[in-house]
Amino acid sequence: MAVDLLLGLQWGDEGKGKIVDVLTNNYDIIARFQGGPNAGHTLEFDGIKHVLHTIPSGIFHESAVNVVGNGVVIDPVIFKKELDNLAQFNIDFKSKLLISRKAHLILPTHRLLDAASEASKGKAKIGSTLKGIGPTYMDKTGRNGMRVGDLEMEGWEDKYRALANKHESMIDFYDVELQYDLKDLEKDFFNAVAELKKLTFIDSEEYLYQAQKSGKKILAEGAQGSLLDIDFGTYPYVTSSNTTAAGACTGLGVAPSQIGRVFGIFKAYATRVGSGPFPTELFDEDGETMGRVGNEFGATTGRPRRCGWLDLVALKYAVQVNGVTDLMMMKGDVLSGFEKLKICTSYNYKGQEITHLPYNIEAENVSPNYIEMNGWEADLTKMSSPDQFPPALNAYIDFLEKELEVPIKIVSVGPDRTQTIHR
Ligand code: 2SA
Ligand code: MG
Repeated sequence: MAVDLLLGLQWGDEGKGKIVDVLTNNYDIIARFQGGPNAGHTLEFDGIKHVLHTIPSGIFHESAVNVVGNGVVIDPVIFKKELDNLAQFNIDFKSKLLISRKAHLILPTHRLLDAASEASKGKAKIGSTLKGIGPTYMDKTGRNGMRVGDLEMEGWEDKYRALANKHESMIDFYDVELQYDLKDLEKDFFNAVAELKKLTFIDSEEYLYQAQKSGKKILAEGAQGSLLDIDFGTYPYVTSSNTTAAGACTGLGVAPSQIGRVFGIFKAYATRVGSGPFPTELFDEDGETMGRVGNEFGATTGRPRRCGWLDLVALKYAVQVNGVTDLMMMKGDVLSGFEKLKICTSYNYKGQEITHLPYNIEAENVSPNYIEMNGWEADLTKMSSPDQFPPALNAYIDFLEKELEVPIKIVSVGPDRTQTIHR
């Protein structure tokens, strides 16, 4: 039985949480494979809006098992808050939420190091969510990290202390103003670890292997987006994990030969939160309208997201790197009312027109070339079938399918579970 993947194709916030929730009926297991509490996955149903950070988006379905894979980094404090928020929903966390022993832990000092690193960069800051993601992955690849499985061993507190002490001297090294009370932060951390230890820790690669063998259907849930990938994103303005398809193999221990469908999610326009290049960014009324109508605010930090036209050059690149088999277009409803819509189909790059994503897409190197399409007036949010789509929306979709050479299978017309149209 193959493992299907669901990934964001832009800079995150494409609507992965919503679609995972919609697709969970077709799967037995939902598994997160990278990122951590920097992610904000928003789900809406029965009039309630939920934001998940580390817990996979299948958690509200009674039948699905949710796995936090080895590639994820976990902050026990935020994890506990997520569990507390879900307390009213009677979810059996012991059996429905399984955590890889090999997942790394975010310590309070990782968060402080993140803050110190960003402060030291001044204007060149990454625009991190400050959840300690970068420093935790640095400790992972530097072979210094603490993992969930360590919590089951004698003397893990000593290991913690040694690492936290080292971090403190590193914070001093940054020589920036940082107010904190580590004792206080540690109190929360140790409390939260005690909660975390009540959950079920597993060898997730073995669990997923056996599940697959016995015919269980698995969906791997990505976080952030392809253009934030540590290797293929707009480095250094990226996150610290592989957000692309290959990350699901290393982040879950699933073999490449076992990957089935690759669902790629994109917004009908583009957004980015944090620093870094964004060739189609708008600074005018159109961008302001997208942000307002699309409610484009960070689901973790509340920061306003930057908005712009759809960038087909970048989208093609993401489809290619991930081997996307099925596309899903989100938030088409936000574009209702625009008289004209633009799509970036090539870049001017150092005096030449190019259609691939170059090494450097900073504004001084790249300017976008657009085609213009007719907009539509109709409110899409009440629609339930593609037959109801206005001709201009169909033209927009057809153009993208032709350019990307992948079918658009789902068109989302609003945040609610029910506002999902299959084609
Ligand atoms: P980090 O926190 O160190 O991984 O940040 C590095 C860059 O990655 C971006 N990033 C994100 N971009 C979009 N959405 C994310 N999740 C939240 C959301 C973000 C929020 O769902 O809205 O609430 O602000 C996410 N997580 C990381 C980040 O902005 C940096 O550019
Ligand atoms: Mg998000």
